[in-house]
Amino acid sequence: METRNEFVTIVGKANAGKSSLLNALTGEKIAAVSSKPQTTRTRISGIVTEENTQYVFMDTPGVHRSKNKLGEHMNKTVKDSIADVDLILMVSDVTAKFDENERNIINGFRKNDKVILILNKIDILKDKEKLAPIILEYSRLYDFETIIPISVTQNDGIDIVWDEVKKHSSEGPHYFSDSSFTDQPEQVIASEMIREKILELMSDEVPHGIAVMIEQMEERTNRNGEDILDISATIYCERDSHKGMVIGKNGSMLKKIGQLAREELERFFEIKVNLQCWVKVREDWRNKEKLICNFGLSNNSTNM
Ligand SMILES: Nc1nc2c(ncn2[C@@H]2O[C@H](COP(=O)(O)OP(=O)(O)OP(=O)(O)O)[C@@H](O)[C@H]2O)c(=O)[nH]1
Ligand SMILES: [Mg+2]
Repeated sequence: METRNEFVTIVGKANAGKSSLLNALTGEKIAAVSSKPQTTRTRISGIVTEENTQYVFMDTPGVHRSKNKLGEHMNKTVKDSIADVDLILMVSDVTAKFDENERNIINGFRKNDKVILILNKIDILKDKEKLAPIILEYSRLYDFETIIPISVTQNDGIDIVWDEVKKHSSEGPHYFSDSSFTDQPEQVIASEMIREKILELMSDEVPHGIAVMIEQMEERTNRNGEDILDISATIYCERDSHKGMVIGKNGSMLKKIGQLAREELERFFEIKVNLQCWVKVREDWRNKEKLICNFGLSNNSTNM
């Protein structure tokens, strides 16, 4: 049987809804989502195989003005991710202003790139009449294949995005097993779920300076014959003061993080989870190449 494939990269500025869209397109909670910009730090893949065609979506970090070495790696990941793909989905928050970050993204497209513009978050666009001028404005900036207004959270328009995506596949092998939905190792998915909870629960600079490493992940059967997944994770923060905040009064914050993360991990892995979290400090790690690399966040170590 003829097999087909399609590589699709999702780009856009921070907080536009790229990871939410990846999760919606794949029907799996693969990428961490949060209301804070710069949630995604590396390229995250979502794979869907339908009949003879395999679609490989790549979620990327939000393009932003980088303030540290980690940010430089993130922006470079985006640049690398738009090379040699069949289709680019540029996600824009329809309620946010067009800015230099979006201008930089568009300037990075080459003449023959196939780009679909997704105008997301139409559910919170108060004045629907504003949509037409926004579409007109964007269409002047680049020759998009099409422009699709959607709301990921309302599941509005995702089917239209899928219909358009399907037009760009070509004959070729399936690079991943037909049953896989990501090439992220389970450890990375688990660490991202923990980091997502920290982003949800904590404010200011603390969550942005967090890296989570899974030290151990092992399944066992307990005395009652129940299957349990033991996970131990280390939460690294940038400063001593942050460590105190992550732990919280009498350990209350760490407990909350652990509880929410455990629930999410249990849903995802469909098994009872025993989660242990430790907190350590790695002073100013976001500016240290070696630590960025150790945490798996270097652009050089995330290439497919
Ligand atoms: N109202 C509304 N909110 C949305 C929609 N889609 C996503 N969001 C919210 O927007 C926020 C950012 O979503 P993400 O998917 O993390 O955005 P992102 O583009 O991946 O962000 P970065 O990884 O930081 O670049 C989250 O709070 C989402 O719940 C939408 O259609 N409507
Ligand atoms: Mg994201």
